[in-house]
Amino acid sequence: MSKTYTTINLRKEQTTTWITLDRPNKLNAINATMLQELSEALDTIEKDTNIRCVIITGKGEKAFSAGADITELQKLTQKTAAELSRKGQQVFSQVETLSKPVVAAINGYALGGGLELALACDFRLASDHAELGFPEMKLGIIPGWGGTQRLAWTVGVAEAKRLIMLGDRVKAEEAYKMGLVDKVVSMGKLEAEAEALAQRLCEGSPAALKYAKHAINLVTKGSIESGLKKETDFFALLFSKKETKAKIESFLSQGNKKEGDY
Ligand code: CO8
Repeated sequence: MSKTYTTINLRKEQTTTWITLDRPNKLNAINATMLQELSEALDTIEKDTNIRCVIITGKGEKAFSAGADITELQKLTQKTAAELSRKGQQVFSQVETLSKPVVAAINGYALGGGLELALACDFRLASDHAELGFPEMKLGIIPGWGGTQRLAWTVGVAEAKRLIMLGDRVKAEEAYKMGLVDKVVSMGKLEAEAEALAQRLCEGSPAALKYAKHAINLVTKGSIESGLKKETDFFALLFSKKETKAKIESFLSQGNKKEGDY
C-alpha cells in the first residue's frame, strides 16, 4: 500500500480503503495511466486481508469522473480502440469480481467511462448535485468499458436505450427512481454515508460477502461475456469511420455544452 500513484490516491480507514480518482482539473477523466493504476491498486487490495471494503470516489465536488479522457480517444485507430476497450473492461471487471464489496460514492458528474466504473461497483451512493449519463453518442461512439451490458442489467433495456441512444443525462433523484443509484444524500453527508455503508458491510463475514457477491454476479454471466466482446468489436469499428474522428475533433476544438445537440 506504500506505492505512490499519480492519477489516484488510496486512503486506508480501519478496514475500509478509499480509492480517489485524482485528476480534478480534468474532472477525473480516466486516461490509460489511471486505468493501469486502478488495476494495480485493486490487485494490492485483493491481497490485503485487512481491507474488508472499498469506496471509490472522485476528487473535488464537481465530478466522480467525466469519462474516458477524450484527448486519448482522439488518437485511437480501430486496433488501439479495441485494446483500450478491452483494458478498461478488464479493470472494471476487476472491480466487479473483487472479493470485497465496492461502493461508488458519486460526488458529481458520472459520465461515460465514469458511469461505467460506478456500474461495476456493488453499491452506488450519489450526492444530490450529481449528474449521470452516457454522452458517447455525441462523439459518434458507444460505451466501451462495459456500459452497454451493465447499464441494461441495472436499469433494464428500455432505460439503457434512452440513456445511451438518446444521450439523456439524469440528475441524482431521477437516477435513484430508475434504480441507477441506491441512495441520494447531500454532498456534505456523502463521505459519512459511504463510511456508514462500508461499516455495515464490514460487519458481514468476508467469506459470505465474497460468495454472495460472486453468486449474484453470476446472474449476468453468459450474456455479459459475449456482450463485452461485441461491445469491443463495435467500439473499435467506429474508429475506422471518418465521422467519429470528426466529432471528437469538433468536440475538442469547440467544446460541446448544448445538451441533445448531436
Ligand atoms: N476527457 C478529457 N478532459 C475532460 C473530460 C474528458 N472526458 N471532461 C472534462 N474534461 C476537461 C475539460 O477539457 C476541461 O479541461 P481544461 O480546463 O484544461 O480545458 C476540464 O476538464 C473542465 O471541464 P469543462 O470546462 O468542460 O467543465 P464544464 O463544467 O464546463 O462542463 C462537462 C462539464 C459537461 C462534464 C464537460 O466537461 C463535458 O461534457 N465533458 C465530456 C464528457 C464526456 O463526453 N464524457 C464521455 C467521454 S467518452 C467515454 O467515456 C467512453 C468510455 C469508453 C472508452 C472506451 C475506450 C476504447
